[in-house]
Amino acid sequence: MSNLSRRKLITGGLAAAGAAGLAVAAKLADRYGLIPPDRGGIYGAGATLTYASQRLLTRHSLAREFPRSLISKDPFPNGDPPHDEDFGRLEAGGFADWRLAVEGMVARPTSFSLAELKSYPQRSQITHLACEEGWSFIAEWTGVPLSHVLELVGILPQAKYVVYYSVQRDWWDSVDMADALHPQTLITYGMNGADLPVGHGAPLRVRVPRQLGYKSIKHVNRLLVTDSLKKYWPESSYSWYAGI
Ligand SMILES: Nc1nc2c(c(=O)[nH]1)N[C@H]1C(S)=C(S)[C@@H](COP(=O)(O)O)O[C@H]1N2
Ligand SMILES: [Mo]
Repeated sequence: MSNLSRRKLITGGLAAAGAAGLAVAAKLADRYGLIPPDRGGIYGAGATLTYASQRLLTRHSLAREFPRSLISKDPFPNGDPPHDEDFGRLEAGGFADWRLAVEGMVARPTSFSLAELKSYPQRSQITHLACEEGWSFIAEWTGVPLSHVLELVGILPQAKYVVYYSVQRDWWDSVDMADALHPQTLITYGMNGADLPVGHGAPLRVRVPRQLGYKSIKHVNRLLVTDSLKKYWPESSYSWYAGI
């Protein structure tokens, strides 16, 4: 079956299932690998339908990119930067000693310096960051595609998710491989033509422009590649999948 007719069949099937009953949708979604992760068992029916239909319809789509003239004048840095001594010392040293550790289901666990990350292929994009609270801004983000870093460390075939951690303990999150390998998902170190300001996540921030702002974690120093999120489920009440 061609991809197109298969997709039509699944999309049609999901739409019909809306009327015929959620059990049918769950079966279809399961069969085609469209069940979002969970602590165990099946996710809420609503979340499953959202995830499954977005994954089918927007699998290859790009977040909108804007012209430079639409960059927001005074973007709002949400929340406080880290206050601890370690962070202060790293900041005073221009983050020259900042490391990004990449571990888990990878062939070559690696710890990257900021300079190393900056030496890799760079991508800049002007995208919208939307907070779940209703405010948003447009900025230019510069960094290395997460896919490039994952290629360097060699993700194992069974890997399904990337968990990313801030030095701020409460702030960590994860994405599936569709978003991790997406060309617009970046490990950013620049914003609006300058170094990323501390308020917006210096020195490294994961930018996931196809999801809400809370998935774009600031001050990131660790990535973990895994095949299950059971042990890595955020305690926040935000929904895991926040596609926009
Ligand atoms: N480490 C860390 N990452 C974070 C946050 C935070 O407080 N700390 N806030 C999140 C939320 S809720 C949003 S909307 C965006 C806000 O991005 P901004 O601070 O650049 O405006 O960052 C996200 N990433
Ligand atoms: Mo947010």
